[in-house]
Amino acid sequence: MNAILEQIQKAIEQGHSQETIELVRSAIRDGVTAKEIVEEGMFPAMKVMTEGYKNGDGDIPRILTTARCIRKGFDIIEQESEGYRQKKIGKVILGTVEGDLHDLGKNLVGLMFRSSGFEVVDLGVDISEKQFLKAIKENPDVSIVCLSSLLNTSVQEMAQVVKKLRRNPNRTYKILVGGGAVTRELAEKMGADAYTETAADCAMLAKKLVEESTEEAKK
Ligand code: B12
Repeated sequence: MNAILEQIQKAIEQGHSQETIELVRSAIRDGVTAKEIVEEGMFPAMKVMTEGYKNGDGDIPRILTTARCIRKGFDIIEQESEGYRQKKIGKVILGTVEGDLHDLGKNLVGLMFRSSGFEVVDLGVDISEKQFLKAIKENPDVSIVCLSSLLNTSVQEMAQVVKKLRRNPNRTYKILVGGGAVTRELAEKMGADAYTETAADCAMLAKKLVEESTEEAKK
C-alpha cells in the first residue's frame, strides 16, 4: 500500500486531525486519487474503530476524535481534489427517529455514505414520520432512507415510520435501519429492507442494494 495512505490511516486512528489534514493534502498533491484516499486510508481507520466498538473496546471520546479526523479529511478531499467530482451513486435520506437525540452513530453512517459516493440529506435528530415523508417528497430521486435509533423507547416509533414508508405508493427507495437499540431480528420484524450492525458495513450494503434496484429496473 502507498505509504502515505498508511500514514493517513494511522493519523485518523490516533485522532490527530491536523496531521490528517496535512497528509490528505499532501496525498492529493502527489496525485493519489480521492477514491484511494477514502478506500485505502480513511475507510480502514473507520473499520478498525467500529470493530473495536463492536467488541466492546471502543470508547466514546475515541469515536468522536476518529469521526472528526475523517470529517476533516473528507472536507479537504471535497475542496481540493479535482478528481472527486464523481457521479453520485445515489441519494440517501438519513435521520434519528422521533424522541431520540443520539447522533454520533447516525453521523458516522452519513460520513460513510458520503465517502462512498452517495449524496446525503441528513435530517438530524428527533425526526418524525411526517418529516421523513416530507423529505422523501422533496427528494423524489432518493434511493435509500436510513433510520437510526439508540433508545428502546424509540424503536416503536421506528417501526411505525418503516410501516408508513413501505406503504408509500411512490416508493423508489430501500429502507435501512440501525443503531444500538435495533437488532437484525427487530429490523426484519418491522419490515425494513436491510440492517447492518456498523456504519462501516452499511454504505457497502447500500451500494449493493442500489445496483440490484438498477438491474431490476432494466429488466
Ligand atoms: C453518548 C450517549 C448519549 C449522549 C448522546 C450525544 C449525541 N450527540 O449523540 C446524551 C448524553 C445526550 C445521551 C442522552 C440519553 N441517553 Co444515551 N447514551 C450515549 C452512549 C454512552 C453512547 C451512544 C453512542 O453515541 N455510541 C457510539 C455510536 C458510534 O454508536 P451507535 O450510535 O450505536 O452507532 C453505531 C451502530 O449502531 C451503527 N448505526 C447507528 N445508526 C445507524 C443507522 C443505520 C441505518 C445503520 C445501518 C447503522 C447505524 O453505526 C454506528 C457505528 O458503527 C450510550 C451507551 C453506549 N455505550 O452505547 C447511551 C445510551 C444509548 N443512552 C441511553 C439513554 C437511556 C439515554 C437517555 C434517556 C438518558 C436520560 N435518562 O436522560 C438520554 C436520551 C436523550 C434522548 N431523548 O435521546 C441508553 C439507551 C438504552 C436503550 N436501549 O433504550 C444507553 C444504551 C445507555 C445505557 N446503557 O443505558 N446519551
